[in-house]
Amino acid sequence: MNMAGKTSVNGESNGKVHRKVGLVYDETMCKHDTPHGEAHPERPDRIRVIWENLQLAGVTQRCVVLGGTKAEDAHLQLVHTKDHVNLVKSSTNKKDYQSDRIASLVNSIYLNRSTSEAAYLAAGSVVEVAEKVAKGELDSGFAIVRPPGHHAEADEAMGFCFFNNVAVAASYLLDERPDLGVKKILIVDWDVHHGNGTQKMFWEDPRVLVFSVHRREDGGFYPGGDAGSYNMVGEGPGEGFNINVPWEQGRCGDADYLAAWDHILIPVAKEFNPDIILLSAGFDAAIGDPLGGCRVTPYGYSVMLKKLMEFAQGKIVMALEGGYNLDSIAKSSLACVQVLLEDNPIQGSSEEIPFMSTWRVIQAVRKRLCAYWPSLADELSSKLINQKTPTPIVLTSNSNSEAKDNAHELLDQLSKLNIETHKVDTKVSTSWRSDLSKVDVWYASFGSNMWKPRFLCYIQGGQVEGMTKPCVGSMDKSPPKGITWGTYPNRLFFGRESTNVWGKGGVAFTNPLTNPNDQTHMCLYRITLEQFNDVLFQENGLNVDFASPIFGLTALQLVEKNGSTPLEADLAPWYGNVVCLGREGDVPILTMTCTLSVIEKFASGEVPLSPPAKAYANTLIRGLVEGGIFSEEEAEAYIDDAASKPLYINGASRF
Ligand code: Q9C
Ligand code: ZN
Repeated sequence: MNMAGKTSVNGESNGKVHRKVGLVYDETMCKHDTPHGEAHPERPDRIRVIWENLQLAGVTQRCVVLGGTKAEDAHLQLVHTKDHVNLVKSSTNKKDYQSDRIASLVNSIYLNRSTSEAAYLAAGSVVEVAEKVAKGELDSGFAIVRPPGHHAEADEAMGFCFFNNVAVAASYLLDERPDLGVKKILIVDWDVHHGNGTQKMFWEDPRVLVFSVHRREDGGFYPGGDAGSYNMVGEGPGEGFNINVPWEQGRCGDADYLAAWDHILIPVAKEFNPDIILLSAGFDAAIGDPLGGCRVTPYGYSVMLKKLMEFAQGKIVMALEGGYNLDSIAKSSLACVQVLLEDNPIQGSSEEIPFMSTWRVIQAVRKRLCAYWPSLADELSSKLINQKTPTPIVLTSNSNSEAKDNAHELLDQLSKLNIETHKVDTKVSTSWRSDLSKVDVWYASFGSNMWKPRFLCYIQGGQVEGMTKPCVGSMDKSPPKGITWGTYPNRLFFGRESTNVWGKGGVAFTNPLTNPNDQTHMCLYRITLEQFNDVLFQENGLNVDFASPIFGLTALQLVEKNGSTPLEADLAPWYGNVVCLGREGDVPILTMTCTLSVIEKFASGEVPLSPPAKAYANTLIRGLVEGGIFSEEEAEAYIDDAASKPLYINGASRF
């Protein structure tokens, strides 16, 4: 169903002239989903809640609403290889999207039969809005699209992205529409992750200035590696036209982002003087985002956007990228659309000041880039860097009294949001780690964590043989206080087809239901409940700097009482069930596996059982052998047996 099929042009309402803002929303893009309905943060509701919240706030009637448009292959091929376009296209074929051929090519990606259609719509819709803005039919626009795009590379889908929507639109304007007169494009990427795909696509292109601010943590944060470093400035004719602002840590908020704006992006934008701005608008740096860990408020986004409106006569095309807290993305999107709609002054203040590390990063970026952008050459004053109180943010533009009224309304709304989110944040973020660091648990591992060096990656960070990438480790890096082994009457099995960390092959699960005929050998590590949470975060592919624990004291009480407790499914789609296997003295023994409903899907074949790949199996074998449980042959036989037996649902008692 296409809820937004009609175009309505409302340049005016209540006698006030508004800027003409385009919005694309097409329900068809909600059909891209996990193949078996597994929970995933990049989920259909993301764009639904944004759209519904815009409707609720009454802003959609004041915009030009467009339905989605599918991209043309020729336009996709401006930045993607023909093979890649064909691969995404062919994924509509059911056999194909489940096939190893595609699965082996992917990196943080899932596909179903509607993926291709959604990906074509996402890219095509950004192209459409960009074209209309470039033509002057619209002043600005927001393409509320998914799947996102900025991680997608010429020949690779990754990070939930298939086609690089923004890059396709930029190339379309430059290469296919010289008639529109767009010669210089500024791409601003404020998604919390580095826009690796976009960077590569315009690496040598001086017509496109790519600016990405992202959490990097020395390469430990997705997509990782060196690509997001501030040393990556572009090459050849494109040298100096790629700017990365890589945060050293999570938790960055309005003050940090605005400092990057004021001291890097805005001065450079003045010099570059773009004809149009394409905004890779992920909202996963928003406060409350489960993946990002940062804390930008809707107000912060609105100020960042407002500052960009001073360029290119306000010709801004926003395209949704990431953003996984439904509430945060809905509020942030609304704040942005309100900025696009009304060219009004906004006033406000942030109660925070930038981190020291923020100034360090900003200074490093300025130094690296000042040869290309003279406005970055001056030293920042030490007064600024050592400030102890926030600088009030005051934005001015040509205002009249009516505009001021609107501004007050907007400000009112935004500051309410701001206060609300701040309160939530201080309530949850301050003490959970210290509280949970005082409680010990035994973490019982039955998979690769049985090999101690591999488990220690979750505590101390790093990677061992066979892993495709490093873990960040726990915030508390102290080693386990004890190690022991136990055998439990649960069925070990291997399922799912591939993982981020091990690549192809199934990984270990254990049935939370017990059966006296089953045996799972487990290595137990005595760690704090804080560290246990960090293991859970990492097992589920999340950051460790959540504002709240995924398994707190209440959950611990519950699991001791009931035997198991499911975690929030959106956050923990894989190991989303904590099971209490008993106690050792007064310390509970906990393991993590899938939920019973996923067990049913494994048993029915809806979610596949798959044997482990060699590297993964070897890690388990090493654990069992070095732990003195089995000889190498016995360990191999134990794993082969678990990998080859069918999984039945037993009626035995649940813990
Ligand atoms: N342990 C966007 O926000 N995370 N993509 C993988 C693996 C992938 C985010 C974590 C995050 C991709 C568009
Ligand atoms: Zn992101």
